[in-house]
Amino acid sequence: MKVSSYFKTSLLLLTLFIVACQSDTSSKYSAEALDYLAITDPDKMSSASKRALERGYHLNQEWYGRFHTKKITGDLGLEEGVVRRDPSKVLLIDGLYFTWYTKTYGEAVGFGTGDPDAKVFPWDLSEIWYATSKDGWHWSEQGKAVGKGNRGDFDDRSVFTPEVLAHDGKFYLVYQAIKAPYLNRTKNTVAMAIAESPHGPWKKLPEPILTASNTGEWLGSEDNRFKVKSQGEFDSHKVHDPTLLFYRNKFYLYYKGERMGEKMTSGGREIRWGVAIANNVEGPYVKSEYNPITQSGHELCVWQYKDGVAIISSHDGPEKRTMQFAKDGINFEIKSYLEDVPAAIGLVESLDKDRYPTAALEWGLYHEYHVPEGKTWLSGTNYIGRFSFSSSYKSAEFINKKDD
Ligand code: AAL
Repeated sequence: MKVSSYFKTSLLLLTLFIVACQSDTSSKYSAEALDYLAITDPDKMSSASKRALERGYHLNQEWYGRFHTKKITGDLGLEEGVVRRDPSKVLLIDGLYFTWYTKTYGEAVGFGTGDPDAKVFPWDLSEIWYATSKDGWHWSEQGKAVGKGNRGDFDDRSVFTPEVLAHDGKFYLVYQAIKAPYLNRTKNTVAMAIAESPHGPWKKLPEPILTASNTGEWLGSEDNRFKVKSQGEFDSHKVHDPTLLFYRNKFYLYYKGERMGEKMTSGGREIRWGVAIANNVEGPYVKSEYNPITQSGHELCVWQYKDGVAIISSHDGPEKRTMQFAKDGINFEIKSYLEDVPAAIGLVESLDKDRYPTAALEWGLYHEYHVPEGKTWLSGTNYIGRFSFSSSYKSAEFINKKDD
């Protein structure tokens, strides 16, 4: 008798527990959300429907849209034998737009040729140049902004992938630097140069402001980046695509990390972003304890939206082609899923970014690959183009604005 009442009580408790669990998922969401996602019976939800609710597929349509790309005129378009890529943000100064970019000449041949001077990547042996435009369509190259260092310096092989910050009347370029020799296992650094005018002259800081983390251990001495005893942190091999934001009275240096012994994920290459924060613009930049702050992405696209930070996670990893937002600049949530993201977006700093979530993307620059028949992405070239973004956000303000 005792055994059977114990059994009954247990059964009742178990049933109550199951009912509570079931109604927990549905009761967390409004009838409106269930209706939006066409979920008719909240007690019989498929995994896809639960995921849609949890990830908020019914929300955030104001973060969705499509990119369009267009050719520009002047010096930054396609030029055989010249690589122009990775345009920085566009600054509007006294009615003139400015951008900085990687410039190199000739074809790259990859690693392992035995010739230490052979160009290994399209961004190898490069310098940072700049161009100006009155209308953002026709660009005129102005000259070199930052060159390579002297032999033996940390930047004696290549300086490239610049990003710019205008702050308190000065201009700060942050960029990648390579010290020769450029091998598969070479680690790179991030450097800074400062100027009082966008036309320069640029003064380099004597030391890099960011380095790859000193963790991870190579296996053997062969120049093979995939052979490791341990991988180390997310940025144990490379620190790429630095992007500097003045945010909450500090300097946030967002960057892409690559890891020794790189592996694959369900979204392709394991590529993640980190942030290093400084009280003073020249540093020291301290890597956040929360790094990595993304589990995907490639070239950086970062802007302040209202009190938070928005990003586009571009080409690598499970969350590639998503727009994300973090109220604190660190803890990012996916807001929308994109079809296609132009490579190496350079945002226009002067746009009024707070008008709506994607107002920062009204137009900007990016780079294209030009790979003629018989060439590869290594031996082909890059040139700069212009993108626009049609938001699905139907505010009167947006509808009144014509798309480029
Ligand atoms: C780009 C960027 C960085 C890399 C190389 C040039 O897509 O991620 O800049 O170093 O490729």
